[in-house]
Amino acid sequence: MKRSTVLLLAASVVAFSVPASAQFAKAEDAVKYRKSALFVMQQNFSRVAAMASGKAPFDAKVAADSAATADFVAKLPWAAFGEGTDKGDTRAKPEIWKESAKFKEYADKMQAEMSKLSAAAKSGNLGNIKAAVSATGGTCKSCHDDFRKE
Ligand code: ASC
Repeated sequence: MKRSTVLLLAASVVAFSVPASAQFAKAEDAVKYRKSALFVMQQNFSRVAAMASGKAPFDAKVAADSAATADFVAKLPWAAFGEGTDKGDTRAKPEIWKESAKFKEYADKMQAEMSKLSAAAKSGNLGNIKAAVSATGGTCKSCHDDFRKE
């Protein structure tokens, strides 16, 4: 293989392997990335939550699509909580890096509940969606209580 081909392949491996162990050019970019992911997740989750609580009319297709998007995007923020990203325009508490096992446990629990919500929304059963919205919302709240500044 030509040296240029090897370099090109190596570069594409780096370019396409960002999510698993994300490297960001600047701490500021990591903060922006995780906040963007959490915002997109929240917008999709709250659309389903509004239907579950009767604040919005139930539309099974919109609920299923929104929950599936929230479920996927829920995987993204965590790679952007690396060391040195505790400063700047963030409400992340220093405890995230001191109690990282607990933070990971919360993050994992949220993703597990979001997946259940997506499955419930796919099934179209409003009762199951309500229960899953409540369980998922509980995981958002407990993490904010312990790891997010007011
Ligand atoms: C939302 C949102 C949260 C959670 C939380 C649930 O829609 O922005 O942080 O639900 O309020 O308790």
